[in-house]
Amino acid sequence: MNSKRGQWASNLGFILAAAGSAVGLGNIWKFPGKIAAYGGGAFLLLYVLIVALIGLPVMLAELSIGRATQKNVVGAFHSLNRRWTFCGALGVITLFVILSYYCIVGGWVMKYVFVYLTGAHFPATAAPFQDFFVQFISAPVQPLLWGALFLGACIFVVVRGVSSGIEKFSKFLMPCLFLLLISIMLRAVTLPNAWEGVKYLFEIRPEAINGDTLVAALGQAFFSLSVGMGIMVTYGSYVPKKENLLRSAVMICFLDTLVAILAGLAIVPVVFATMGAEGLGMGGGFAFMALPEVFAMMPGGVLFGLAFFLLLFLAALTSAISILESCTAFLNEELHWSRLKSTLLLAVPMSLFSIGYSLSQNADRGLNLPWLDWKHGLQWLPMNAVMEKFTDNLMIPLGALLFCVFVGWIWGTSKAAKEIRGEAQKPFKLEKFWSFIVRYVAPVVILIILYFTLIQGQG
Ligand code: LEU
Repeated sequence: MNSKRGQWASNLGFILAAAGSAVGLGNIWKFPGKIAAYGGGAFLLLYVLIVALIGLPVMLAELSIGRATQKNVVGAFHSLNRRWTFCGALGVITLFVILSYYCIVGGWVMKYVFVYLTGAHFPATAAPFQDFFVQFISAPVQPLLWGALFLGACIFVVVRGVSSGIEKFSKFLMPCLFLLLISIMLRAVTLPNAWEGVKYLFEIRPEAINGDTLVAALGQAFFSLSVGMGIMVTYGSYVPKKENLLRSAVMICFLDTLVAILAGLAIVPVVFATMGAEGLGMGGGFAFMALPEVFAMMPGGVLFGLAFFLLLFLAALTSAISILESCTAFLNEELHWSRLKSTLLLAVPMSLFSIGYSLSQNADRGLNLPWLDWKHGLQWLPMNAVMEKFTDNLMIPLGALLFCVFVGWIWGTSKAAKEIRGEAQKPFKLEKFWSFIVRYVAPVVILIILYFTLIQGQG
């Protein structure tokens, strides 16, 4: 075993770092928009079931590969079965593409923090907020500079290594994130009319449960839990051999879901309180367009706005760090580049994708790329849409499928289960059930999502 390799100094540090990876733009930016678009409580119910029944088992499978091999995602597959090295390589490709756009969106968040901090907050009418956002993201240079700054912050943490960089920062940032989120949520649910929003979040209308909701909930769960791309292999590889992985994975999934629900509670009631049910139509635009408008109408709104974007920034940062770390570990261990050299050399090709993503926010300037699905045939879509579809609809589900097939059928769930148990060595609760899910249920369910997205052209 490589003795110079980093390790988490404590199990709590590992849980917070992995929860930091899971809790990200997916929870606070995407999740409330999805709940709104897919009918409230029904989506929430499906989501929670999927996290528990599919997400958690897949996360355990990934963590076990990492911990067994103590290697980066490519090295891990290579050492367990050379022919499956490609599976690790696919993970790195997915991570590379995600990071290139995650940094741009992270940069948008930093810009908003800056706007609130400098007191240059926005005017109080609806249209200017939307104009502000649209003009900012479609500008040619500014979003790139903010994106570069965001990436710089990630590099700053990652070059410091596992325990003195990522773990130390996560242990400080994650409690801050919880405090901020809870205070925002308490403010939100006590606004007049907020109750309607709370009801919308939890009321289950059975007609809202259908194939579309299922596909959306599954895609959201994988993205949000950071599974299907090798992050959990990498983070699992830094866990000392004695630890039991089951408890940690349950905790990570629990924290991630808790934050998603709290974020829903912090955002949806606010939208209801100020704009009524029509406000829900803004979907993904909530965070950047609807919320500043809402903050401007509330007493103390500037502070509230600052707190919200700071929260989003912390969440995005700890997730982006995990993506960068997973790529860096690969370059560092396989090519023997230093951490600094790895992160900097990664940033060069990545910036081409980031530039393409950012420029294509503006229809006049943007690049188009081909996208193929069975139902619509070949389409030319803006580069940003293709990058998101490529990762969310294709690579992440494919990665999760391959990880399950590998653990379930190639490496074997009995070896993986032994790894999950850690020092304890007695079978963990539901071990057989876990094995059944990884071998049969998860692959079938993932194939269904791939069918809907690639053949039916959904999403
Ligand atoms: N889990 C993260 C999120 O919810 C994303 C992942 C790709 C690091 O934003």
